[in-house]
Amino acid sequence: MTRSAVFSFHDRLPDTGSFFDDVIAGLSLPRKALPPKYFYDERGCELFEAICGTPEYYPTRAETVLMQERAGAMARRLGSRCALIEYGSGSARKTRILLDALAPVAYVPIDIAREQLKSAASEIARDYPGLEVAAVCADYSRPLALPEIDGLDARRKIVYFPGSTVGNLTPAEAASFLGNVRNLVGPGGGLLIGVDLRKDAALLNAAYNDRQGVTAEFNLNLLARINRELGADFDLAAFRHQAFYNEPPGRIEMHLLSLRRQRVRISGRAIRFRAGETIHTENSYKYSVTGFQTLARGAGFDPVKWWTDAKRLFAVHYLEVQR
Ligand code: AVJ
Repeated sequence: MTRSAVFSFHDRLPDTGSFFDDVIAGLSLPRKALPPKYFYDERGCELFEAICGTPEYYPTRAETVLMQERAGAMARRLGSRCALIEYGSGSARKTRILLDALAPVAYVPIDIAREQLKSAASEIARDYPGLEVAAVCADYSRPLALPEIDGLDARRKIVYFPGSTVGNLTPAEAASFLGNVRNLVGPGGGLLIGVDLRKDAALLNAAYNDRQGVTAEFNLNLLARINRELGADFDLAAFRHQAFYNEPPGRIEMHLLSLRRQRVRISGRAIRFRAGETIHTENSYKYSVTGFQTLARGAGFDPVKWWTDAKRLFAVHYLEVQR
């Protein structure tokens, strides 16, 4: 007898109206900015996967090797029969390494990219018989309610947040986000989180300026998406990808630089650009081990253990809710 996959899908994504509102609000700021969560339409997910394969973008490879080497030790810390909740599950390739070692009771992947979530989560349900998989399509930058599934009842809740996506938030935003995670997992809960380490600026600058131009295309796809979904008329040739390491705050900044003075229309609205003006599209903060531990303590977590790769490029931290 074959056991059928236990799989449910919960759609909690707001409609395209909030995309429009966020775009207009961001482009009306004195320093124009757009939220990086909007990178991930279907083309954006494809391009992000391609970035992970470029020779320059080291984080995904470093974290994957780290998981391959240390998943056993991580699983012992997390304990068996927990419920695993993942933020920004994406292709969930690193998750499979953890699932193999951990064998949790339930797996709740949460992601903003609907189609990628559907396929990655249903394939996990198929490949891990007996694992209850409840996928939630949602914007986890706001507090969210978990789906009501058996596997979450009375289980120790662990949030897995790989990929250094926490780096998209400012330290202040990250502290409040970690506070939400602490409330979600509750007393006895834990957080396993991947965080890119501070390092030489040359290596960081190369990682966000790959020679094939995949990162540039990923950045520009945000404007293409606004054209497609909001009926705008951005001329992609009139903007250029810009990424640089801003050393004092310890962050990569990505921008889209307007190459000329221009006016863009977004369903009836006009947005003006000066030549040389930029749209700030992403921050990617890098943390030392102690820098991240201090941030986590301030948000109600105790650092328990951390792991790094041989080249010390990337760190995975395990934290528990303070008692
Ligand atoms: C997926 C947010 C972790 O910040 O490195 C990769 C996104 N942007 N190249 C990162 C990204 C440009 C990535 N995160």
